[in-house]
Amino acid sequence: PQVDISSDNSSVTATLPSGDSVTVLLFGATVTSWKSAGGKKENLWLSEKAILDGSKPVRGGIPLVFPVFGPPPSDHATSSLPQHGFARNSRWEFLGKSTSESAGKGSAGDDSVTLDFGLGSSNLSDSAKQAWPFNFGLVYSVTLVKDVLTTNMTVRNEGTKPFECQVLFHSYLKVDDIANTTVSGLDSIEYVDKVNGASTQTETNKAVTLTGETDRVYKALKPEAKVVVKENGKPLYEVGRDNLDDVVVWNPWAEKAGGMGDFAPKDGYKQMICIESGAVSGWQKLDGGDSFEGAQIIKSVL
Ligand code: TA6
Repeated sequence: PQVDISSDNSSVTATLPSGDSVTVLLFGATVTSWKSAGGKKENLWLSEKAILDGSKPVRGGIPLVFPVFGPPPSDHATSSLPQHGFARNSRWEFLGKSTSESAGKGSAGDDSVTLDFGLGSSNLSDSAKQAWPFNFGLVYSVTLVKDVLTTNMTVRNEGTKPFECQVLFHSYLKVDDIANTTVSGLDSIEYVDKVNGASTQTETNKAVTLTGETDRVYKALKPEAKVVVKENGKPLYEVGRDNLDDVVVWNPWAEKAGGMGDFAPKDGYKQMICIESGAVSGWQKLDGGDSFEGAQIIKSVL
């Protein structure tokens, strides 16, 4: 595997001998590109007007949500943080890479590369530190093998004061046409429908279709349950989780997309679906020295 740091030091790209590649912007440790099928298939949607200079979170790819998902509750220690917290809005450190070569020739399928990134209290802006005065450490690992991307977050309480947090991977998956897209693996799961007054519903569809703005937090999926995104009935992505029990399904649709300055093209909502694996329907409480680890595993089906 090959690992290159961009000339302006803003991003890291890893490429497998197969041609599969992943690019991570140090700002927000945001995965901005993941190509499978030998590098021919881009799997993530990235807005043509995504801001990549660090002045605001990236619209697309895999933004990181920590320590709070959504607008922070007013009666919580995270209350004065921005929506989705500071992880996607901070410059992370590139901690290094680890690679494993396949044994012999022709077993390219075994190649693997992991890129590690770190964020701690010392990396935070003064405002963020004041807003959330806890001593923490994050190590974020992005592992690429042929046709599979795994993102793993480890949160550690480096201080003595306990804190509560939420973690989520805000993954923008690329589809050809949302009208031909379905999501399976959610039937009989309870969800909070944030488009309909945050009412709690139970999913009855084996194949969920999106026909308008969709913003649902599916809660407590079975750990081994995979969420499968299909197009024209054919599996496109299989999303597995490790220690993350919730899955958010989001699409802004036309009106909300129209209202986002960094969302382009305006009909781009037809080419994306956010399938977001996280621990967000409650809070992970970490005492001093404790840690929490969660991962998503996305398989791109040829
Ligand atoms: O993950 C769904 C969501 O919480 C939506 O409610 C919407 O706000 C989306 O995230 C995007 O949020 P952002 O702050 O990136 O515009």
